[in-house]
This record gives sequence, structure tokens and C-alpha cells, in this order.
Amino acid sequence: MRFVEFIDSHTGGEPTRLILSGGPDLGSGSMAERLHRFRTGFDSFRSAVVNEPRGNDVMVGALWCEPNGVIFFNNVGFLGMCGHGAIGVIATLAYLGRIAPGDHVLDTPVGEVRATLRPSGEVSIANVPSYRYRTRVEVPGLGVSGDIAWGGNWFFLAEHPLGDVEGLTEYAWKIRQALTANGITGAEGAEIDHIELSEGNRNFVLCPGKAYDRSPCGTGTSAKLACLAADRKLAPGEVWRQESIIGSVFEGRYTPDGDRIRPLITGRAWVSAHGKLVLDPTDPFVNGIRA
Ligand code: PYC
Repeated sequence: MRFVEFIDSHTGGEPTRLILSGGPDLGSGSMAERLHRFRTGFDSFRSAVVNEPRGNDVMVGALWCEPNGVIFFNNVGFLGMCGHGAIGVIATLAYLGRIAPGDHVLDTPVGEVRATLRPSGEVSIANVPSYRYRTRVEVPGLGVSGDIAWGGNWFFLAEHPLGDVEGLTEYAWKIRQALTANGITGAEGAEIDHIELSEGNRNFVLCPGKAYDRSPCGTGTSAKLACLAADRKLAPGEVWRQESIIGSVFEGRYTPDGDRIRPLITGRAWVSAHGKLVLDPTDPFVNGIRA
């Protein structure tokens, strides 16, 4: 029998499950090296934590790596960074009394992010440098064009009227499949695994495993800020209110950082559960149900 200590939080409606103990030992080294060990040696643990019957398709997992690292994952794989997740991790560390209001650093596989916890519980994340990679990219067969941008994950961003979640999910999934089928990628052939549809400040973000982000999506807000900055539609320091499809809001602003921008994303998370997962080796679904 294996016990895994976890704390769940949600950030603007999107859950984060932080694993504090009972996870795999990824050794030392950079967070990118530890992610490689996690991906190649312990994928069943990822699935056990976030997939049914213990989790669900929306759940984002976060493995705490001493002294200040975190690896984010979901129902189908791993994330470079996760904005709502980083806010959730900081709120969870505060709930545990491990950190106080002030400035903190989180190490992720795609770089360091700085976090500021305010006495009100509000959290600001200075995300990894973000940029627009390509603009006005046509998606073959769909009559839609949009931007490709990096915000800690790869995004395709397009303007689209925001109707019902089911229709948006199917449409965004078609875009994702068309990008893959036509070899349209991020830099160095990276897969574009997040699709962001916007109508004004409202957004719908489809995550890699086909679940939509209940939060405004921190890395998606970063990608959006990069596009707004590239189009000179938002000045450094100016506030952009990024609203999710369920109405939760992140405040975004940026500072220039060479030929990239440094996004600052502000939001709040609430702890919703604290307990132990039980992994029983006789359970036929001990490693979760994989789609
Ligand atoms: O907030 O960056 C984010 C995020 C990525 C996937 C789900 N949430």
C-alpha cells in the first residue's frame, strides 16, 4: 500500500493537486532533468494522481521537488509551466505555513518564475519570458488564422465568438488536429498543444487532454500579452483583464525583456482538500484510467 499526501486548490475554478510526499524520487539536477526522469520512469504515477478514479480530466497535478521546484502534469502528459498551478502552489504553501507574504521563487522545467504573495492572499507570478513566434498563420481547411506564441507552453491564438463549451471544444480540437496534421508547430518543431479562442477579453482555452481551462490560463494570458505587445495594442505596465469562459479573471501586465516580454499574472487560489491518496497494488485501476 502506498500513501501520497496531497493538497487540492483551485485558481479561478481550475484545480491544482500538489503532491507533497509519497511521489517518485527524481534525484537532483535541473528541473528539466527531473522532468525527463519523471516522464520516462514514472508516468504511471502521473496517471494515478490526476486520472479517474482519483482525479479527472480537468485536474492539473504538481509534484513538489525540494528545495523550490515544481513539475506540472495533467491527464495526458506534462506541462512546461502552469500559471494557475503556480498560483495554487503558492496559496497551498501559505496554507501550510511554509511561506509568508513576500517574494518567492519557483523553479520549473522551462525556467524560474518569481511569485509575490500578498497579505490579502492575492498572488502575482512573473512568468518565464514570453513571445509571439508567428502571426497570421492560416489553419488549412478551416478558414481561420491566428498567432502562435510561447507563454511557458505553446499556444495557437485566434479570435472567435464564444458560444457554448461543447461547440468551442470541438472547434478548438479541430484546429489542434489541423495544426498537427499540417506540421504547424512552435519553435524547433514543438507541438502546439493549447488552443486559445478570444472574444474581446473573454477566452476559451483548450488544454492538451481536451479539457478546457476553467481559469483564464496563466500561460495563455502570457501568450496573449506577448501578442498584444507585438501588435503594440498594450503598453508595458498597462493592465489587461483576461477573463475565463466561466467568468474568473486574471490581471496581466508585462515588462519588456530583450526581444521578449516578462508577463506578470495576478490571481487567487483557494485550498479545497487536504488528504492522502491510497495506491493499492491489488486495485486494477491503481494507475488511473488512461484514455
Ligand atoms: O494556467 O497556465 C495555466 C494552465 C495551463 C493549463 C491549464 N492551466
